Amino acid sequence: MQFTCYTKSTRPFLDQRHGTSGLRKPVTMFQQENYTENFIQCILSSLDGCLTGTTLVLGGDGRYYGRKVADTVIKMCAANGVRRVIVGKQAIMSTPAVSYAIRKYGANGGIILTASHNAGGPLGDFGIKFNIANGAPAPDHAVDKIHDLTKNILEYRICPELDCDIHIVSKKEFMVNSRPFEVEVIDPVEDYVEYMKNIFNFKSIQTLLQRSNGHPPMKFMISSMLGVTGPYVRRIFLEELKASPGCAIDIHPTEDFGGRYPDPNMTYAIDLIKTMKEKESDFGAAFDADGDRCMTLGHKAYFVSPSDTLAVITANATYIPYFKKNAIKGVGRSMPTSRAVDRVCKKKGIDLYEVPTGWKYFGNLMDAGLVSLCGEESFGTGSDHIREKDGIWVALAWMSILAARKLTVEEVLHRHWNTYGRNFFTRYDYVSCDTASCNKMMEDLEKMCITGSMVDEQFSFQHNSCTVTFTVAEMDVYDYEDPTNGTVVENQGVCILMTDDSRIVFRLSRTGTSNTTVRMYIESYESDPSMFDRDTQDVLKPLVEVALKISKLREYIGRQEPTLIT
Ligand code: G16
Repeated sequence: MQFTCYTKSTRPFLDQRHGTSGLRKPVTMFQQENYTENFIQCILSSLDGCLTGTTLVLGGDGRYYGRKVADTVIKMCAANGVRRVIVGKQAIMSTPAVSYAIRKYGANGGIILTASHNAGGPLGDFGIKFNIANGAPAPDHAVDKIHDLTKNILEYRICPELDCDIHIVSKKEFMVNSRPFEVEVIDPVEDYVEYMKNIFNFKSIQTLLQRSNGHPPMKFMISSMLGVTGPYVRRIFLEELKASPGCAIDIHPTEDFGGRYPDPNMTYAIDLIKTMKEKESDFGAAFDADGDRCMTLGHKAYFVSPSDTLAVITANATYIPYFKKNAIKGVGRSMPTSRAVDRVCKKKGIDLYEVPTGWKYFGNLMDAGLVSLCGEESFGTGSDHIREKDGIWVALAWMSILAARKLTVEEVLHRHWNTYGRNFFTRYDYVSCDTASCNKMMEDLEKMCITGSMVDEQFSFQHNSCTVTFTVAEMDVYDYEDPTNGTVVENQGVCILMTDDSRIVFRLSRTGTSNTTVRMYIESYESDPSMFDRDTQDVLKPLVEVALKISKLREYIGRQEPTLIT
């Protein structure tokens, strides 16, 4: 059957700039006439204006409005001359699985319908991520190109009559303006599971889950937080690794994530934490809506800092078959991520790269063979098996280490700290603050960096009956130069380094959808083993006070307490 394409008039929307990863806005904004179509057209137009013969992958986290937008994406791909769209059944495919599918099928890119860990439902957020041909999130030059197009768009192309059922695995051919157009609906889980089986030793993990010879099986608990990883968890952990169904909770993707934030942290993964405590589980993992983040927990929900996860996986990489075959080339971390991994790299002679917040900055480094393992404090860790962070991969990596070393999470961490010392780390989020006040606070911090007015300043506090003193050693605005192509990204946060190597970082989040979120990152190093079990918040309290004093955050944004502490 022949389908006809139409060109429709539109007008630009001036707020369609990608944030840290993709365009995220309230659903109601995407529902404005032509808003979604404009952005999709600009993504398609950014692909060098020539789409003949191209293949795109389409996935998403199953959130509200995703099915409607998936239908629009297919209709617009058809009208723009795309040759083939590979879409996950019901437009559901996790972000890491999309990254893998792009690479496996040699696609020219992928569109992921997700606002990640942001709330869903009609009153929640929607989002569109765009990944390029290497499977990585669109880098800055691609983002800029799309943004420029959004400012000038006057028309978009669509094939409104082309209705494609994406509920069953199938391959459909259409003729659109006398050109062939194919939609291949794939099982979103199959390829990814096969790939994980090549990366990890499933047999060894299975042994961990079914230990005998006097060893009880490791009790674990996983939560998909009602996001996209549900089908992946069912297939990998319940079917392949034969764990009991009671080990997995919230594994049915829902459009509104049960009205909760699908954000794996100690505040929102509350059901997992409660269940782990009740069942005295030894290992836990929670994933965000699109499956690229993972929070890892030990016995009775003992919190593992994502920065430590990166350091531990680096130190124990040889227990993971993938890294046994391909030795680690280098490690990357985002600037605010704690420097725990730096200590491992130093000791093992591994190159360490620091990039701005955003997984997109790791893509070039991986392609250039400079890094093969990367991580961020925001619960993202992954390797060069794909070009995205990968939640399920993190859980399997931890399980591989536990299986090989026959230790608990806490034992692995303690042995790690005994070797490298412990970097205590916390992040304070002040969500949805007045944008002008946040900008002013950052401007003033930047001025301090330029003038050096804070250097040598001392701050003393009484803490646990002792006087604690910090002296500012350096204060810098973080700029980054990509070592693969010399591209410079400026102004990615303010770092304040103390003479004892403690560090404070301020930056503004770019994933929120209302006003501005300030992120304050606090880190200090401890080498005395008798101090490793201290409470992180207690350890870092004086440094938090220094951060608040230097930034005058309370005065600027009028908040006494953060919205969230991680
Ligand atoms: C995205 C990026 C991450 C980043 C995170 C938080 O993750 O891919 O690299 O760390 O946002 O960014 P921000 O601090 O600007 O809010 P995701 O999982 O939300 O796509």
